[in-house]
Amino acid sequence: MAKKINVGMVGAAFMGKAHSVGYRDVAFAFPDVKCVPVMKEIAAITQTEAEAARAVFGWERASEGYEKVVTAKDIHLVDICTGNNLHKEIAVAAAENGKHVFCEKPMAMSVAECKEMIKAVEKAGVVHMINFNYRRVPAVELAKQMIDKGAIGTPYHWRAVYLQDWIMDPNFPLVWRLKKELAGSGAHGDLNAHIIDLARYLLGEFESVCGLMKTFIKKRPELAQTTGGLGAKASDKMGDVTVDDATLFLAKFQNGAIGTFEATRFAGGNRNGNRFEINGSNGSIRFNLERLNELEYYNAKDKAGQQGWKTILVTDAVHPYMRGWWPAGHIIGWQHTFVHQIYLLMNGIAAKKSPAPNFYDGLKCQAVLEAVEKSVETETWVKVQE
Ligand code: SOE
Repeated sequence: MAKKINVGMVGAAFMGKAHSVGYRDVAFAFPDVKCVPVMKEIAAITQTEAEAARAVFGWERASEGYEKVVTAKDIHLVDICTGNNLHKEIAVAAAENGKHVFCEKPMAMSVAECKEMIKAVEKAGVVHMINFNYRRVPAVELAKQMIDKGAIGTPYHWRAVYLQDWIMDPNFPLVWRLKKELAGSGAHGDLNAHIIDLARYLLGEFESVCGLMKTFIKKRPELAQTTGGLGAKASDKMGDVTVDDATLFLAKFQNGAIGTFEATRFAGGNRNGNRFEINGSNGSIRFNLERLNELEYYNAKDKAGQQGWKTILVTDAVHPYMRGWWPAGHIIGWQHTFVHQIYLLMNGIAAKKSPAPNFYDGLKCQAVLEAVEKSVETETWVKVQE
């Protein structure tokens, strides 16, 4: 029988809910999973919030603050779904108490913090993973398999956007994602982090970057109350926006490819538009999260006169992770990426090996984020280094 892994989660908001789905459904979808998570304890800023999440998400216990979760004798894995400013502190405390660590992205507030986290997990010998969940979209995994088998040949171009519009109303309040001291950065760390990770996964390592950042709305009402998901109510008091609303950058990759990245929360009409296109010597691949079950492929080797994009519906049992779900054509969604991440995490814990994307990937992503920020400050190209 598969070993049971008691999970303690810190953070009971949007991401806490998404991760809870992962723990709840992993053994249901993948009975072959090597360790089975037990949803032991959920922690939040207040006991009332934690208790409410416990009851709805299906956890056994609830507690206030993160201390109980990281020290509880019966917890094996600590899952961090808090604001970015707490990632390092909780991860280090969890590792020092011998817990495996699963952490939301971006890994931390700086490269220096990532290094401290790595030191702690290495010293403790625990398994670690970062939740870059878009790697786990079956269509993205299929893109990875096809690229590795040469479907696009030598990559020339990476072109990615992550477009949202949930803060375009100037009266939308200052939630934690809009405060530098809590988030580190705005659209950059929140959204570019995802497409940087996808670029590293699909194409390879970065060489240098040149960036541009913009904050369109500089003052907003302070937060009165969060209302679930990304929703929030404004108070009467005004405060400063201290992060970027949009960050764009150019990149050179070590393999000679070049790339463009655009992350914005001001792309009206785009709710969660995470898209990329890669062009290579033999063909091109493109993906759009809002059509998550599809992957588009152009094969430059097709006969003249018969060339064009084809759309692959990535729902067959042979496609990555789809054996866990429904018959072909019965599509899946965003939440399933969390189930797939947790499947790999549980198998990693069983094998005592940190599955990718792990803290080393988190650090590499952070190094790119930081290089872009430096480039914006200095108005020059900056080499990516850890
Ligand atoms: C908000 O921008 C957000 O929830 C991000 O924080 C997530 O990482 C992304 O997957 C969806 O949008």
